[in-house]
Amino acid sequence: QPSRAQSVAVLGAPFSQGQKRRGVEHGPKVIRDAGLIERLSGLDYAVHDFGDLTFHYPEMDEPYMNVKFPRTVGAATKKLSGAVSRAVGAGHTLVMLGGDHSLGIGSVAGHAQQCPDLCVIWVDAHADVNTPETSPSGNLHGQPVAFMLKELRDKVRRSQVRNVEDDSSTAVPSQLYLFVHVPTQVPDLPGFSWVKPFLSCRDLVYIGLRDVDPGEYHILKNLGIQYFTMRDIDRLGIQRVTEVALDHVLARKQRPIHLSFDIDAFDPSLAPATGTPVNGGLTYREGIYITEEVHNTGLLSVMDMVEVNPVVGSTRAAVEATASLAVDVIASSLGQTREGAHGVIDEIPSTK
Ligand code: Z70
Ligand code: MN
Ligand code: MN
Ligand code: MN
Repeated sequence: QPSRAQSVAVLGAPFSQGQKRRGVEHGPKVIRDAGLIERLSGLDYAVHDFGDLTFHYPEMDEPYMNVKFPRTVGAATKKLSGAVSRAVGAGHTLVMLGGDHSLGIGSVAGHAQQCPDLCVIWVDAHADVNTPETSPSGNLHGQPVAFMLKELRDKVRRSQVRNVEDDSSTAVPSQLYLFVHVPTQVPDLPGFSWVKPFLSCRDLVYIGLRDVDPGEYHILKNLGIQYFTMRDIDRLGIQRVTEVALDHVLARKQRPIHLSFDIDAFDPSLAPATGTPVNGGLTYREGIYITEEVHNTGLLSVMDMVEVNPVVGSTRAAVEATASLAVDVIASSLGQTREGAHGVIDEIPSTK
């Protein structure tokens, strides 16, 4: 039985400028209204609700290249990173409630300040690894992972230099390759000077992918990032996928886990209240199996629950179902089990 941290902190980040639909800033409220704090208290944690962050919005925030609201997202994620770092430093296991997934930059960066050897499990329909130049939408919630990865900030990637050198028809001296334009590198963006890439791609794994853009596919393949699509789950089953995914990030070394859970990983029939639903998502049981296994490692340190958008849900019941699912995922990540409260088996529990 993994030991359980005594203290869970909950931090809301009501923020939506990483994408175009309004409403996802109400995610923290609907997830709390679905009973999150009570559920975590029922798991015998001391729960510290840190409330919601307040964000400051620059008056002017012109797009940079195609990227929308760079200064706004840069400032919000910087603020979040500080709050996450302090909470982890104080010894809490932290649950961050979004808000859109651009917040992942701040959440993972703040976690990494305290735990430089962390690994990231990104459960999502999307890879969120576009760079400002590969992004088809310009939305920063489709780009957070790119800002974390060391391999996307190298001035020129070795593989690309080699490709040019191998081409004997190219008679350009090799030092000039440093200036070759590489769209899969992350440029300096206004608002993001505080972010230094901190994650190696071998410390990252995805589960649930089914909507990957061409530039993202190029990055996933070129960097050799481990990912499991919904097709992989169809082929291998959720047990095998979860086992290999956890093994990928933990086998070399036991280390703190950052679980970044986008509610759109679930099938839209289960999680309709989200901005970018994609058919063919996780079943309830697949999603909960992943989080049960994450809990069983005993290594969960920070988790994000993002992209719950009550304005998108067509009915109140649809919104409540999505928020209630988010609470189930969080509770399961923190030790709620389907076999019941395990622990004392040598005495009959009292009913009072
Ligand atoms: C697309 C983009 C995305 C979440 C949508 C979509 C990204 N790849 N992420 N919903 N959570 O705009 O880059
Ligand atoms: Mn996402
Ligand atoms: Mn997504
Ligand atoms: Mn347990």
